[in-house]
Amino acid sequence: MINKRMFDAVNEQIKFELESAYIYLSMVGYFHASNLDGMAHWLRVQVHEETIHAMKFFDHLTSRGASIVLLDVKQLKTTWKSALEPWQDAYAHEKFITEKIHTLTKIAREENDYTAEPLLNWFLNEQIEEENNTDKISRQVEMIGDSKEGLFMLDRELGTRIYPAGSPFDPAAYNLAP
Ligand code: OFO
Repeated sequence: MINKRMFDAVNEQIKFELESAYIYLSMVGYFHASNLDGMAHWLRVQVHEETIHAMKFFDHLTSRGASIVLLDVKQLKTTWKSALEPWQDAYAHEKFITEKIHTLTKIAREENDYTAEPLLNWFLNEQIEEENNTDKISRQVEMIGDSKEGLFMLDRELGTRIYPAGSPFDPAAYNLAP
């Protein structure tokens, strides 16, 4: 069984992860509308990842006998002014999530919740990758500046990100021929 303080923190983290999925899905819409379908694709794969993050915390709580209380998910932002802005926001958002994982880890230590450690260690490592990816893309878009050619080349490259096998976010999973 998980204690109340730890439960509340993990339960809230489910919300933060779903908010990550929600803001990245908004960015997918923005990039499709901006004809940058590769960037939209990259973020759509990210929506898959964020949903999995939420489910990892969800399953952690259910497997410890807790009863989940889903909290309201906020739409954080819906529109951006340039191709750069969403990537800067994504990097800032990942840094915010890293802080949340650090806080969770701190609470787990204070509450002697050793059972949560493997999960939190996974997330501590995952956040290195999450920050690195969004920071790198953000700096690449910045480097490109006003070059349309450069932007289209990067867009192509980001469009090659692979969906995890069986992802329901892959259009191939639901655009089935009649
Ligand atoms: Fe982007 O790592 Fe979860 O939120």
